[in-house]
Amino acid sequence: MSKRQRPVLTTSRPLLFAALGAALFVWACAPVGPTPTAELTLAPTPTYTPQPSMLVQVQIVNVELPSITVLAGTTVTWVQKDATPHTTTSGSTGVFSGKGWDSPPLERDQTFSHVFTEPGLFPYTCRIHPDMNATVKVPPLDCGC
Ligand SMILES: [Cu+2]
Repeated sequence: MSKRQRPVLTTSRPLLFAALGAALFVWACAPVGPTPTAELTLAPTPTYTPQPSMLVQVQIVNVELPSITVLAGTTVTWVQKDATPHTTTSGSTGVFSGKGWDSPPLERDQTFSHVFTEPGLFPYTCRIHPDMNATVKVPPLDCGC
């Protein structure tokens, strides 16, 4: 049994590497994937419209109630910061109007909230101190103010 001889490689090594390098170069430079047929269109940039805060926090300090203007739908939270108790009560000169809101006496750091759903002018007072009077103004939606 004769051993079959392997063919002798006659190509020189530098030539072999040059051919291999050329093949790799052609392969690497070949276009990959389909050629784009349509231009890329970007989605429109979304616009951001700031929304007014629907939560407003005010403080009762120095035996004064703050007068404020808020949009309809705003929740107003009073934070009582005085040493002496106060109420926030719809009405005037220490008298509850009979409608709206009427907090219990608030000690320091206690809070009370009320939602203003309708436009209007809402005077309010403190039942403990009739001289404490202020107003919450809720302008109509179409006033542009
Ligand atoms: Cu008071």
